[in-house]
Amino acid sequence: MAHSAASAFDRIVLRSSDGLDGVELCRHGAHVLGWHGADGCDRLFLSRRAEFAEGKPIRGGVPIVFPQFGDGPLPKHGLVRDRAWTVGENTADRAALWLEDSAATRTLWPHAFRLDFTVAVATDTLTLAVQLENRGTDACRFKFALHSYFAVGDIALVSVHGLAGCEFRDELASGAVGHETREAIRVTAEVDRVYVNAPDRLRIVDGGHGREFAIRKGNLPDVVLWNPWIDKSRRLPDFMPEEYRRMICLETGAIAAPVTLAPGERWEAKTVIGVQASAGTR
Ligand code: TA6
Repeated sequence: MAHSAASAFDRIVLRSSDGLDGVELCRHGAHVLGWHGADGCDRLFLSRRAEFAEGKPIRGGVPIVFPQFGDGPLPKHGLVRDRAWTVGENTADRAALWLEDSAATRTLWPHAFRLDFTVAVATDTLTLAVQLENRGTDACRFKFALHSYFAVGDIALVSVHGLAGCEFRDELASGAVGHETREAIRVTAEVDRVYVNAPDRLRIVDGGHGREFAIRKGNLPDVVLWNPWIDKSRRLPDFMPEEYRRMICLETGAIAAPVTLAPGERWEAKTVIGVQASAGTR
């Protein structure tokens, strides 16, 4: 069933086969906006000040970052999170969207490409998969991330597990290299770290909602842990000052080292997010 979402901001709704899980997305940025289960409790964070405007990224959900991560010669976090994608063939529980290069993108990034993104929902599981094809005659180098914003009951009751032993680059200290020693990472200040070659299985304990997220990544070596905390939250125009307490970004990507793709080559990656009730250790 193809969706005729006229406006790039029209909501496309997916339902798991048992009808319990719902996902909302839109063509703008192929942006997953929301995901909830039978209890209606959001699993992804979307700012109440999120802007839905052409040329602007949406604050929350799962922004797609490509071909640049962070600041650089291109717009921050790249070219695709603020453009209208095309909806391909879909079913009730799966949406396929794609974006190709254009004259506008080529002026910024001189490569011909096609990016395919699929979203699939099952009971308590969200699967995000991406495929990039280099349609040019030259190799291209890119970085990529799924910039996932998780909704949490209270950041004070959150812990992140699976990064112990990882090297990280602290973006708040000009990329200074550190080594994570904590099995349970708690957020008590602004954090913006790129964990390099992180394990493919990670966990977020959301004590405020009595649940935990299991994140499983494929062909995405790195993980970003980000929370803007108090001061940065106040500087973000599309973010409420107190919203730092109700979100945490755990992003999966190829960030520390760019990926090189030869002409005609394809690159694939995915992230699967599960959620379950948990009185887990914080
Ligand atoms: O993923 C972390 C990060 O790079 C932070 O530095 C912060 O800027 C965040 O992304 C959000 O970036 P955005 O451009 O969406 O405001």
